[in-house]
Amino acid sequence: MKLKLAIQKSGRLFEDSFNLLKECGIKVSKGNYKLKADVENFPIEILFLRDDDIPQYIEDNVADLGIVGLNVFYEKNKNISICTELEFSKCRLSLAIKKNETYTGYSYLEGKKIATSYPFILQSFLDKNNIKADIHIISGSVEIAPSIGLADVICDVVSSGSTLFMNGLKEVEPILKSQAILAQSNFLSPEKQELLDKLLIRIEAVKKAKKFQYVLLNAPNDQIKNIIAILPGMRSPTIFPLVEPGWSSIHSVINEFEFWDKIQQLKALGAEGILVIPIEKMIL
Ligand code: PRT
Ligand code: ZN
Repeated sequence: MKLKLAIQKSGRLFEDSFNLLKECGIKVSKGNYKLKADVENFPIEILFLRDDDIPQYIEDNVADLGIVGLNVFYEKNKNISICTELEFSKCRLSLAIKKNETYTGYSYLEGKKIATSYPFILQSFLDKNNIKADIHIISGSVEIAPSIGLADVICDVVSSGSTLFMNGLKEVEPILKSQAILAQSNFLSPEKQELLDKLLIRIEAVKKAKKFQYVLLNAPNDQIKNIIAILPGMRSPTIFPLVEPGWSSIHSVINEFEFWDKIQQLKALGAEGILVIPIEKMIL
C-alpha cells in the first residue's frame, strides 16, 4: 500500500514542495514525472496536478494528501482537513483599491464591484461583516480590473505588493493570511494514517530544523556560565576543553529569531571563533 500525495505540477509551490520531500528523504526521480512518480525509499506515490484541482482529488480519494496554499484550501471548501502548515509560500489575500482613493473601512466597500478569483472566501468575508457588494469573478490578471473599469476593488493574492503598486493600486484590507499546507483526506484507512504519521515525523523535523542553527564557539572558562545562560541548547549545551588552558568550546543551538541579538551578547562575553551552521533535521 502507498500514500498518494498530490503536489503542484509547476508554479510557485512546486519547488518548495519538491525540496520538502527531498529533505524528508523522499527521492522522487526528477525527469520521469509527468502525471505521477514513484518513490523508491518510502511507500508514497507523487501526483503532479494543478493546485486548484488538488482539494477535489483529495475529497474524491484519488489522492490521500496534497500540498496547496491555504487560499486554495479555503476557496475550494471541500470536505478535507489541514494536516500541518508548511511555512512556505507565505502570502495574503487582500482587498485593494486605486491608490488615489480614500479607504474609509468596510463602509467603503458597500455597493462596490469587487473583482476576484476567490468568490467563496470573498463572499464569506462580506457576509460575516454585513457588507453588500457585487462580486465579479475573473480567473486571471485581476489587478488590471480597476484600470479597465471592470471593478472598483480587487481581492487578490499579495506577497511583495509590487504587482499592486505597478497597477496603481493599494492594499487596504487583508482578509486571509496564507501559506502552503499539507491537506489530507478525512477518510484515511488506519494503515494509511500510520504511513502519514511516519511522514509527519520527518516533516516536523525538517520544519523545526529550519528554525534553528547549530552554533560552536570558543569561550574563556570563567564566562561559561554566562554564555550557557544565553545558549540553553536542546537539553543543555556541550562543552569541550580546548588544548589551550583556560578555554572551552561550546556547542549549542540558536533560534533564528534571536540570532543577531544573541551573537552580540556572546561576543560581549568574550566568545570567539563563533561558527553558525544550518541544521538539516532536528528530532527532539
Ligand atoms: O497552474 P496552477 O493552477 O497550478 O498554478 P497557479 O498559477 O494557480 O498558482 P501559482 O503557482 O501562481 O501560485 C500557487 C500558490 O502560491 C498560490 O495559491 C498561493 O498560495 C501561493 N502564492 C504565494 C502566490 C503568491 N505568493 C503570489 N505572489 N500566488 C500568487 N501570487 C501572485 C498574485 O496572484 C499576484 O498576481 O503574484 C502577484 C502578486 O505578487 P506580488 O509579490 O507582486 O505582491
Ligand atoms: Zn492554480
